[in-house]
Amino acid sequence: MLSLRMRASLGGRHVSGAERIVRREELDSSVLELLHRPKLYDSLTITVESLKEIHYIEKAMEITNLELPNYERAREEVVELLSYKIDRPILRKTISTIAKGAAPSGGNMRGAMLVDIDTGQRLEPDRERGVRTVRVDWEKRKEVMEALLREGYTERTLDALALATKNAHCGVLAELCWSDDEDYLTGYVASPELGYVRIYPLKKLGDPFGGRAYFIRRGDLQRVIECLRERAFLIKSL
Ligand code: PML
Repeated sequence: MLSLRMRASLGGRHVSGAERIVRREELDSSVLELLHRPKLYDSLTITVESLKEIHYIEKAMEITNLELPNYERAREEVVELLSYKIDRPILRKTISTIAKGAAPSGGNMRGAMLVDIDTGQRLEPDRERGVRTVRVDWEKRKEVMEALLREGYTERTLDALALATKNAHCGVLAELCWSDDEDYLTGYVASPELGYVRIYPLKKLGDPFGGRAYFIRRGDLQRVIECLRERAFLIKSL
């Protein structure tokens, strides 16, 4: 199996990224698909790596949906949902860090921040870049995508659900995410106990800030980072 990763930038700014895990016979068509994905870029890189070992996950997290009247109420709902395992002040602090741009430079982080579930301290070694979950895909990506689109979900759901499912298998105890895309207001919380809970709206239309926070145990830090970056997972079904 091969891991394919594409990233594109425009004027030095990241504009698009995607990842696939495919069989050799799917390589050509997958490279073309990734090549045509970003509309506008001045630099695009596709990395192909062969994977020695693949881990299979039988089933993705269960999806549920919540709709709240506004983003303030939705963020309070995040606190309530996760308060069964994380202290409320830690959750509120994490929400406000994502909301104002979690990178020290004041922007969004490309990867996730890692938050100590017991103290709320940030643990990621590089606060500008964070930690990215890579090497995860659906065994039958097209089939799963069609099923999700039929139910009114989006390709972002497809990718975010795969990431959240892998994260839980790597020891992430809970996760919070909303997009940095100004028009995409649905975010989610995920945990092994709650599954993948989509929440609308987690931000205001036109708000450029977003990101991911992974809550972990401090003692698991190295093992979790290694798993998120290195272990390859294919998810078998929804
Ligand atoms: C969903 O639609 O299920 C939520 C997806 C969040 C995506 C975050 C992102 O793409 O930045």
